[in-house]
Amino acid sequence: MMLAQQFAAYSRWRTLLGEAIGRFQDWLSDNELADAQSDMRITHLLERLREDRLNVAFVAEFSRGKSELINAIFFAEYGSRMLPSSAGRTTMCPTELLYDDTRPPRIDLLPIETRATNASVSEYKRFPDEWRTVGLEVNSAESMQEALKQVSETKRVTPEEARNFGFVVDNAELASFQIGSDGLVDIPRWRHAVINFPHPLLKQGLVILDTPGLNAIGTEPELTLSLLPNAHAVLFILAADTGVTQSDLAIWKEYIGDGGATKRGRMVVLNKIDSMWDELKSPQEIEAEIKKQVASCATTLNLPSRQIFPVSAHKGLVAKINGDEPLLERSRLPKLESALSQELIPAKQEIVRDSSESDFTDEYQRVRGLLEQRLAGLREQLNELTELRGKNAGVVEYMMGKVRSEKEEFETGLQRYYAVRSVFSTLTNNLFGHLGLDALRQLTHSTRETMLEATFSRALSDAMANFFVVAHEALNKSNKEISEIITMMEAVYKKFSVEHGLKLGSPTTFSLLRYEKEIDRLENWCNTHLNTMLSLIRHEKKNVTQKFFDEVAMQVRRAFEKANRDAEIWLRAIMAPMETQVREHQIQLKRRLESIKRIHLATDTLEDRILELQSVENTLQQQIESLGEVSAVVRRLLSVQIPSVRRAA
Ligand SMILES: Nc1nc2c(ncn2[C@@H]2O[C@H](COP(=O)(O)OP(=O)(O)OP(=O)(O)O)[C@@H](O)[C@H]2O)c(=O)[nH]1
Ligand SMILES: [Mg+2]
Repeated sequence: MMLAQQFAAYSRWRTLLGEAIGRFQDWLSDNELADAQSDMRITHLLERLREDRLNVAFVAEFSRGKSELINAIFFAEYGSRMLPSSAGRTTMCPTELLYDDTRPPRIDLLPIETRATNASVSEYKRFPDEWRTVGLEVNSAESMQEALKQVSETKRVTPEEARNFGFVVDNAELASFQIGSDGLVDIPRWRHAVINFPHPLLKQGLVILDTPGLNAIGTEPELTLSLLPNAHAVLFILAADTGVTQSDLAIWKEYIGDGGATKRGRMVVLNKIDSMWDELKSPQEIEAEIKKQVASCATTLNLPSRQIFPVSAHKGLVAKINGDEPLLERSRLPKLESALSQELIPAKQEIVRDSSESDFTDEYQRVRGLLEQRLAGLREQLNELTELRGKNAGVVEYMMGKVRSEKEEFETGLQRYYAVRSVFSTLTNNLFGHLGLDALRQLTHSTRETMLEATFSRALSDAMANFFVVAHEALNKSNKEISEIITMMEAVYKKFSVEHGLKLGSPTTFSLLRYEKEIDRLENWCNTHLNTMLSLIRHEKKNVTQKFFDEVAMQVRRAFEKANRDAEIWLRAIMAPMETQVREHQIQLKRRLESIKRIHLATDTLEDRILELQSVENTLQQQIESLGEVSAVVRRLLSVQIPSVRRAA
């Protein structure tokens, strides 16, 4: 199956899952079993499903054929070359292709001058008026091409300006921006481009990132810090006519890293194999040559050969446009596409499945527990009443006393529950004392002071290192609070289950591991980039400090923000079942006492009351059954595996 079909299958699955969860939500509200919190949680889950995006990034040195490959894989059905692709540098800035249906089709371009301000691209995304907008006429391929050409626009500036924007000028070793005879340098006109285009795959949530093939230094740190690590697949492209050059290797190390390709969704493409199609050679000879080159790339990149995909993007595009099957086969593009979908779709589905599953299961268990508790309470009450049949007033009175004392006992138990709540809120406060953004703000502030005052590089490195030590400490301490909360809640859940028959199961667990890993990653980046910058004289210390805060500290803050959100959701999830069931149990005890009282006072006859309760019992049983049915649909969908072809040999 081709990428487009598999992706469509995945989108269909996601839609069905969303619908099934939506029906579950409706069912809860129809049955008056929803509360504000669970409603919010499910709504949030549905939003996540709708906004779910699949990011695929293309990375390589310039002219390896990234843009051509994107054209061939995704845009061939438009009958022409959509993204500009030509010899020399073409794509001049990172270009995102996506579709957001709240905006018209258009290109948004962020001027390169914004680099001088040091604010990151994602920050600029919040200020639409900083971007230049170009409308897209999606029905005309020519006008689309014309508009897309803007992505490759350049401008001539003084070397001074170019350096100010972070470009490394006139360095032969880096093949970087050269000063022309007029004393000026050609630099990209735009810093970032977002193409909003209603392509069927983009409509379903695919986001393609085309990157310019400039060498590592001078590109946006954001690329390495967030765009590429967050991509679900990164394709690294080499060209058969150049082999693996020094700058290819530099980019490979910078963006994908050693061992990076063994991570899911990291693939290497050897493009332009048509340069080896020599009419004077037999197909077998050509095949052997391609194999040889794949093997040599594999050795250089330290990867198994099967992870390198030889293709001809150009011939693949031509073949698709002309409907030339044999040529398409020969371009080997289909093999790459099937491997890509093989990598991409299951991995993506797993992420979505995991996150939906835990939210849904929590909700399901909460409601299921509640209904079962209601049923158990009701049966107990029915038993009591049935036993009263034919008994005299004395027995009824005795019964009443029994329920009353049970109620009192539970109310004493409630004292414990209130105590637990107060400990819980103390622990929660402790947790946010470490994890909260106030502490991080302080750390950021004091680090900034230290760095601005520092006169030696050493002091700058130390301040950055200290920042990470403290950030790690905050996470460690938070983790300790979290385990304490879990331990306490486990004990309380157990106590209330054993002593009062509440159906609580075991509390949801939580950990900050992924955020620790994220901080590790940022620290590594800091060590390899900012610390090396410090050893180069041409970078001012002010510059390093600025970069640290604009790029690194900002990502750390984002990680903490996410961790805080997750922690809040978890705290609600761990407390909510307890709250619901305690409330429910209280109501039940009151009802039981009420109903015996009325029989005692002869305002209700026993038989009428028993009949009434039996009908409530029936309704409850039906509810449990129908809950089972609505949730079975969701669970079935959660267990579906998007069908996929066997890995291309
Ligand atoms: N022979 C051959 N040429 C190709 C192939 N793919 C791309 N090219 C050519 O290589 C040149 C560069 O292709 P682009 O798609 O612009 O490469 P890129 O990696 O996007 O380059 P930048 O945008 O400059 O970073 C163009 O002239 C393409 O026509 C291929 O499979 N075979
Ligand atoms: Mg390009």
